[in-house]
Amino acid sequence: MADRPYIVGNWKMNGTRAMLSEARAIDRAAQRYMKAEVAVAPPYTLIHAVHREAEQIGVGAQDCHPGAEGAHTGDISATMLADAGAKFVILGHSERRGAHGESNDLINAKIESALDGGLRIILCCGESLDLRDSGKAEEFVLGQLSASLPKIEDAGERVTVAYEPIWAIGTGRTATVEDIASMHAAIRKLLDETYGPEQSAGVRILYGGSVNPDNASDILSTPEVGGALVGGASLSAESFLGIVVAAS
Ligand code: G2H
Repeated sequence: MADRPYIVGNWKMNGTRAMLSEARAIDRAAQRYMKAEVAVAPPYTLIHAVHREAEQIGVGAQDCHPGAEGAHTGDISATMLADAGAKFVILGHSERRGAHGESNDLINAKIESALDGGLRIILCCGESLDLRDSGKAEEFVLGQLSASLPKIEDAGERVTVAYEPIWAIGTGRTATVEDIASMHAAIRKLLDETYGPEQSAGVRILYGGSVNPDNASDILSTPEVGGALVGGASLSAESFLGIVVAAS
């Protein structure tokens, strides 16, 4: 599994049922580019419908509640997501850490719940521009991961990390390949120390932040980049498949 690049579309708060035709197009085309493992994370409202369309691609969610059930108006549990067809959940995205004030403690509770509910996780990390400019990017990112990497035996099967520098998200600005290579190497070292080399080898480190069909090939051929978490460019089958092709 870890030998294949993993290309994940994070639709964020985009998409009505009209987007199902894009999902269908991605799914049908993905059959031709099986070198990459392809998945999408639609909004909650479309997870089940995309799951029903998808024969080749994986379907996941963008968040979950830390509890399994109960009086939590408006929330969705990992068990519900799995029941709707989700196979993974993105946790710790900077848009949730920022706009929803999510702490490492809350993210850790969500991780535990997701794993208990049978979901794989994509754990996001990434620094602000201030931290990058002050030379503290690596220390900060490794701190985020150290606080949240779950202590499980089969991390290679169930954990993916996504490095997404906040200043490169949706801005059209991407990190240089040198920035990416250096951060991914530091993350790999932490994964080796945390899980041992065998399990670490199964944990893919995705890059995210304004990935598009034009820059995907350079990013995906950077050492230790195991795929991409794609936002804006995942919203049309044409641009998303351009990235999938670059990974194939
Ligand atoms: C980063 C990324 C997807 P975009 O948030 O997670 O979005 O590709 O639009 O920068």
